[in-house]
Amino acid sequence: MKQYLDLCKHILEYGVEKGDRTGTGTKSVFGYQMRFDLSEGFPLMTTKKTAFRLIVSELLWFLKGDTNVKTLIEANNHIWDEWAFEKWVNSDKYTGPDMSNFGVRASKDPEFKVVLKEQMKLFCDKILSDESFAKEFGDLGPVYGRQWRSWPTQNGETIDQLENLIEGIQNNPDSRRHIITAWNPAEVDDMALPPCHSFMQFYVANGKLSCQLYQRSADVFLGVPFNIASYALLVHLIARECKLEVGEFVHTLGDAHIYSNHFEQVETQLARSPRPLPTLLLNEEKSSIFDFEIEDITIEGYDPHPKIKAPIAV
Ligand code: UFP
Repeated sequence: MKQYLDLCKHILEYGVEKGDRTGTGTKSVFGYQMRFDLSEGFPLMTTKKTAFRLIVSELLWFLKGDTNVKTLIEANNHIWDEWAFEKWVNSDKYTGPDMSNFGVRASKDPEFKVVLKEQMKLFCDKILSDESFAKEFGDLGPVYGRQWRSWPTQNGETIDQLENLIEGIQNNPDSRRHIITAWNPAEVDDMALPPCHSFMQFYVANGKLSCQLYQRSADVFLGVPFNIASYALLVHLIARECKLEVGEFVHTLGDAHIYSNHFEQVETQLARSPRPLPTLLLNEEKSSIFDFEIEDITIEGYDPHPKIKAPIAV
């Protein structure tokens, strides 16, 4: 995907060095836009192997309105573990070895990394085996699933933004109000991570469905490849339900950054040539976005360059 490689080059060339919450340090630009024509293939990174199954299970988790990592861990998806783990190790009930600032420490200290891995494993096992522990420490707070499917109103009711969106696209396609927002100022402080992909708008023209996303904060090496594929999949699922073709995914980034411990990995990726994009296959028998399960969504013709490992900043 040339658009993505251009973004990486742009940040390396024009980015400013900027400190950040995690203490890792980044090169960052503010405001950047990429466009993906979804009829040209499914935008899953070809210059490094990207785990499509994780993207599918996470998106279905959002769509079901779920906010507990238990469901993800059951699907062997560990992308949100660190955020729940952080809440656990900072709680009064945690009595294990000191885990303060675990993200940065693990990237610098191999011995600590082993201890962290052990604690993470214990945490995940307990989430799976102990229901009340999972309820208390598996929940990430009112993150995406909650805001998309049951945004709380002042009078104690909830708004299903996804259902409203689909109804709007079907009944009034020309509307300029096809919006879902995950940024709920009243609840941001209770979330394990304030929404990064915060605000989306859909658009229908010439029988095609497009989507633009505003992403306030973008970890370009680890996060963005997932975000692109996840929103591309979302457009496909909504288009299927609304009997539309897929149009474009427009990805607008706020603080677009490359962490300083990802520079080498980005260079490795930049030295590779993009390959043909794969094709998304959706189970023909399913039409409603609410009925899709993991096994209904597959990818064909995916022949990426090998995976590139990198530490995540928490
Ligand atoms: N991040 C992404 N995409 C996501 C997600 C997180 O790039 O979907 F959930 C990254 C962006 C940033 C960090 O590096 O996670 C969040 O930190 P902050 O809240 O300080 O912006």
